[in-house]
Amino acid sequence: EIKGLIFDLDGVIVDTAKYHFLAWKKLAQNLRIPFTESDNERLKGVSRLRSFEIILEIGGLTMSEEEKEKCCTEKNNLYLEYIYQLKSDEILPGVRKFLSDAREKGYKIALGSGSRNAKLILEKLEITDLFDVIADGTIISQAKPDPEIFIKGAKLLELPAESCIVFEDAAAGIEGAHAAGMYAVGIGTAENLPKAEIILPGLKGITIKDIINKLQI
Ligand code: B16
Ligand code: MG
Repeated sequence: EIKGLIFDLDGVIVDTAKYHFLAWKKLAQNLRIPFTESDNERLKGVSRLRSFEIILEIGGLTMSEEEKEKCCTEKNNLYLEYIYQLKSDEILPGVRKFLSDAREKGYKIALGSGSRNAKLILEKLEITDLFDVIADGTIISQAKPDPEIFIKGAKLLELPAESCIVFEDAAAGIEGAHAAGMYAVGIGTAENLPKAEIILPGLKGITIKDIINKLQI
């Protein structure tokens, strides 16, 4: 029986990918690395450091670990300038309703985001109180596709993996959910997320009941 729902943040609850892109683009420009929106697709669900390593690969550059760390901090400062401006109406369509409906029905809700800025983003969207627990980038040592974030989320919810459904927009996240032994609902397209049990373009007009029915569990 499903009792817990674990939500990715970027791409499921809010479109922060565009802000990540703007911040990475500024950093890449400083390093004279060409960086496009289609390159940015490769960074979805990927950790900050790994994202930067992909950008360095695109530019054919190498750096010491220390320099990489410095650039990642610089990128995060650029990113935070956008996040400080984030408005509560930037929450993706249907998300607030989906979450409050699921809570009313007794489901436990966790965040399962690789972002170290997750708590700030939830505050900005004014939805912190819709979550029972928060598993974010500050409590993990392995980024998705590693299942660590989802395993920790379920642990915080005090639920076994098989009682949880993960909502994810990144292939790495779907992979992580499955490795954790959980169901995965993909937010996106079948093309991008072929392994998800269910694929939805978004949560607008959807209820948890629809999802449970579709999963036939
Ligand atoms: P930060 P998610 C991920 O969040 C993003 O999809 C990814 O693009 C980002 O690099 C990663 O968080 C780390 O975020 O730099 O804010 O710590 O999709 O797991 O919610
Ligand atoms: Mg995501």
